Amino acid sequence: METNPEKFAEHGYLVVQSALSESDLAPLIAVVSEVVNTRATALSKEGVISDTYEEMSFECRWHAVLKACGRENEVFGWHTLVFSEALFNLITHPKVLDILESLIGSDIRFNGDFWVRPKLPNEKLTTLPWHQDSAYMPGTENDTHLTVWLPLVDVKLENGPLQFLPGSHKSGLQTYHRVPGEAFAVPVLSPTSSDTDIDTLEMKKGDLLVFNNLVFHRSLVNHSDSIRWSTDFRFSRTGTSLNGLWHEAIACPARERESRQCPTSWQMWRAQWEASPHKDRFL
Ligand SMILES: O=C(O)CCC(=O)C(=O)O
Repeated sequence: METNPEKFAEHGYLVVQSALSESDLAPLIAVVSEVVNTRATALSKEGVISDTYEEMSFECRWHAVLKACGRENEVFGWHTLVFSEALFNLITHPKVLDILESLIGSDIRFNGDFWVRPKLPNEKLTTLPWHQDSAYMPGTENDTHLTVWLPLVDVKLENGPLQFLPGSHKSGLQTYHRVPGEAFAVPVLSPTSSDTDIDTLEMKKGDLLVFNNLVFHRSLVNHSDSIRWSTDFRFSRTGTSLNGLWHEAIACPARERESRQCPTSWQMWRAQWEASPHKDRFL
């Protein structure tokens, strides 16, 4: 897979088109669909909903369930719910690791942070303001930490794309503060003075976005009537301090010099998870 390390260094992010195939993404989508099915079935058995919306598409079903039971404020990313071999296989997929290797070399650690995000229709609480990831990962600003972000459905202007400020990582971590009405800390100074600075990323399912921990980005409102599902996970070079981040206990080597294989197996990672305090900490 051809990448463009120069463009990545210049912009702080890179989209690799058609990096993954339908069949690479299908196992994780099956896990998400199964979670939806299990939760819908349980709600139906409890008498909370009268229909499990089984016939609905991947994009629409979970929203229909949430609407039916009045829980449209359940806006959180999914973590424990999607912990699975399928997720592990995607995080450590050779195509993903090849792209990362072209950007940061072959000693790559998955740093334990992963999410599947149901970005709900017309829900501001599933947006994120302009931010740099290091603003929410204390002590990481002096190292490179990469987020891999994968849409599980096509992302267009209307269903809540990500926006980036190319090159904004070069000024380092800015100062943040809490503002009433914002769920997340926001930069004290606006990172952009003009809309022309902004790059809006429409992406196809199968495209891969990778960005660093200092580039400014935000996530817009989903104005469509279906969920904009995505997954993201984070990496750093082996040996980089994770500074006690909450997911440190489930970090693991993903690629080592001269090895094309992931040195951690699903069984090893599952054992690490079982021994960690993560279970039940998040949805
Ligand atoms: O998935 C999204 O909508 C936002 C993701 C994001 O901003 C991040 O992972 O830092």
